Amino acid sequence: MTEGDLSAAGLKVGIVVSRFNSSITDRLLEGALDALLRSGAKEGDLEVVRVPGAFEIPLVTKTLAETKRYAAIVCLGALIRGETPHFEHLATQVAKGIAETSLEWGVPVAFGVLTADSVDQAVERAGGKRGNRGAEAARTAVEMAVLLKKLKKK
Ligand code: INI
Repeated sequence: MTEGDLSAAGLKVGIVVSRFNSSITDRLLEGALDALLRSGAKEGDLEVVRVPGAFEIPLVTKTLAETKRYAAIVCLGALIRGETPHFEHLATQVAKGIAETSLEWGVPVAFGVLTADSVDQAVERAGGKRGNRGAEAARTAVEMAVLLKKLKKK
């Protein structure tokens, strides 16, 4: 049996975070950074890149993946249904772009983009009563980075 673990020591991690709905995405970022540092990552190994909105996340994720510098990339954003008539379209494109980048470049990319019906629902998932999706995405990124390293060494 092979599986990853949550030791981020020595891992370089890229974090792409959108500014749209920044009161939410700032909390996702806080959660992600906290989880990474608690897992042993060094601050200098974490590269935070801010983009205007969730739609811009895939391109920047791909640009980071292409450098081959990062063991994993964490994507953070907040799409809120009530605020955009093209919510479904945006959510689909962002998820698709992120997944494609991960497969194309063989880099674990964690999806920490909230898709919520309301601001309240997003707040609950950004450090509220339903946890912090940014922290969860960061832990997934670490586990997957460690897992891929192990699989490649076999
Ligand atoms: N971007 C988000 O990250 N969340 C949203 O809820 C949102 N809404 O509501 O429209 C949003 N729109 C901006 C979009 O991501 C792009 O930045 C914009 O279309 C320019 O490409």
